[in-house]
Amino acid sequence: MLRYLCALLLLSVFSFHAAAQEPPRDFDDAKDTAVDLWWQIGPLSFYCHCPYRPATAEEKLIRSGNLWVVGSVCGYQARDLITRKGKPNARTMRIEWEHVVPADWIATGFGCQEASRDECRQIPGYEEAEGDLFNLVPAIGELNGDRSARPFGIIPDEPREYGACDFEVVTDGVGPAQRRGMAEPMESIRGDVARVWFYMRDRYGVVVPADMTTMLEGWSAADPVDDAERNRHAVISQEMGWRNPHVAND
Ligand SMILES: [Ca+2]
Ligand SMILES: [Ca+2]
Repeated sequence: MLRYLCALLLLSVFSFHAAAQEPPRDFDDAKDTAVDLWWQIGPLSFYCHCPYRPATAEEKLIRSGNLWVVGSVCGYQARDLITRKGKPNARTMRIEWEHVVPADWIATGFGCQEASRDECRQIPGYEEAEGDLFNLVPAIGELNGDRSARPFGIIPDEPREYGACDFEVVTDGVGPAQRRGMAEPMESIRGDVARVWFYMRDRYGVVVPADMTTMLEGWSAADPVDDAERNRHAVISQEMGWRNPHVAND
């Protein structure tokens, strides 16, 4: 009897472990998992390195998220403190889950870039790609919104709009509003960003233009994998069940 119980216990522990290692089904599923993983990785926003913590009940009342950004600690200042409707801009206070490779670009790997998001989600594999944890980072909501689906690039003259946070966005150019212009991340995360793009290209067929590839290769060389990125990769790859070969190829 005891042996049977032990076997049952082992089996249930094993099943739980196996279930915990399944990659997210979709973006909603991924967001819940990402919150847990990033407590282990270190609760810092990706673009500004701002600490964040669980929101208090009072804070939750003035925003619609669960993670509160302590912007003053890292020198982040909001570009727009007040919304167009004259209310406090909740996106300056909360963490959102940002796709390093935006959903619009993931769509290129599934041939649905001209279709609606709902249509893309009908294509097998698209939702898993949208919920891939290697591609998700915590970002201050305002930056997530301003970056939208813009590619990364180098913007002349550092036109800072977020206090001391070294992140710039320009919105002029051609194409759909959410893809126009570009965003420039700080130097110390450019390699991290590049290795996520390469991963999404190789795994899901995301189309990366030749000139962007050249730029990202330069970023990856100038900002090689360091301990922080290795640690983040270890936590995420354990959850996903596979690795990003551009970060760890052993
Ligand atoms: Ca910059
Ligand atoms: Ca780096």
